[in-house]
Amino acid sequence: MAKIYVVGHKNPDNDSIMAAYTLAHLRNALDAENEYVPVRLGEMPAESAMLFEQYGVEPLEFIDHVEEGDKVFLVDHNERGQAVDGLENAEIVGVLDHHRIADVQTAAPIEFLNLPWGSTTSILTMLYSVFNVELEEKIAAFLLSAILTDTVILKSPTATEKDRSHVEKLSKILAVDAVEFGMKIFKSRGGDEDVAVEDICNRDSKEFNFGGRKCWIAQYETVDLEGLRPRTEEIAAQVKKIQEEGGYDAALMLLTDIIVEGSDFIPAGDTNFIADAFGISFDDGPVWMPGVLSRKKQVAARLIEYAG
Ligand SMILES: [Mn+2]
Repeated sequence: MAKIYVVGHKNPDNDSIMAAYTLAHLRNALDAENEYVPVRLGEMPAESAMLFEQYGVEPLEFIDHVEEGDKVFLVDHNERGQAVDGLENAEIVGVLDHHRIADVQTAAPIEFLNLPWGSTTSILTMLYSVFNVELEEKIAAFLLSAILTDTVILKSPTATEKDRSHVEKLSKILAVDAVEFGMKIFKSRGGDEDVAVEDICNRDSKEFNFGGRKCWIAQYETVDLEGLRPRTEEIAAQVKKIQEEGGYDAALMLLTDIIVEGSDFIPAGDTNFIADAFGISFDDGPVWMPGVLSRKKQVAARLIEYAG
């Protein structure tokens, strides 16, 4: 029996954790030949930890690298900069994702399913039905929580009709109101005043390459941006530090208010191309961007296009 690690991206968000757990669960139900082991590359997000505890599931095993000969199934990413260290020596056996197709390569043909839906767990919701595996309560809760965090309770422009119908289906199984369930998930992250500035900046950060520029973009979601703004200078100093110490050409922090629906852009480094891409200026510091909720669709995609 071969052991296959199922792993999301670095700095895992709820979708990466829940996709790793549920894909391993689904495959273990279908494939007796292999053992699928869900793992994580960083801290469990607060909402994932809360749900795991509620359903009596141990936190995922943490790994910091893979080795020659290890088999790996990637979920929620296909970008080398976001993947487990040592991936170049390991064997990628599958990819399940909802991002742009980036730069992961393999020698042999593999399973590769990428759909432009709101979350990887939304694709998994479909797969449970395709393979006729029961959506037990725990699995339904894990999937629903991650569709709702990745789509910001379906408000993000990344949310599709498929995501809406999956949310409806899972809410029915759980007999919950989706918006109430989603707010409970977001609130489990705690108040912004207790969160260390390192955590605000690193909780959900990703590396990108925009036309040869090494960039860092992080996003922090809040239900009260006004209450977080007194910490803007402190956060900007931390973003500057990350940009310098990480050797990034540019860094951009998005402080996203999911209720008011928009983000403060806090830049560091050579961000002229970012300002140009959005037709804004950082001369007076951070800029409020109404309507911007999605790093992927409204920020990264725009920068890829602009830098292209
Ligand atoms: Mn995702």
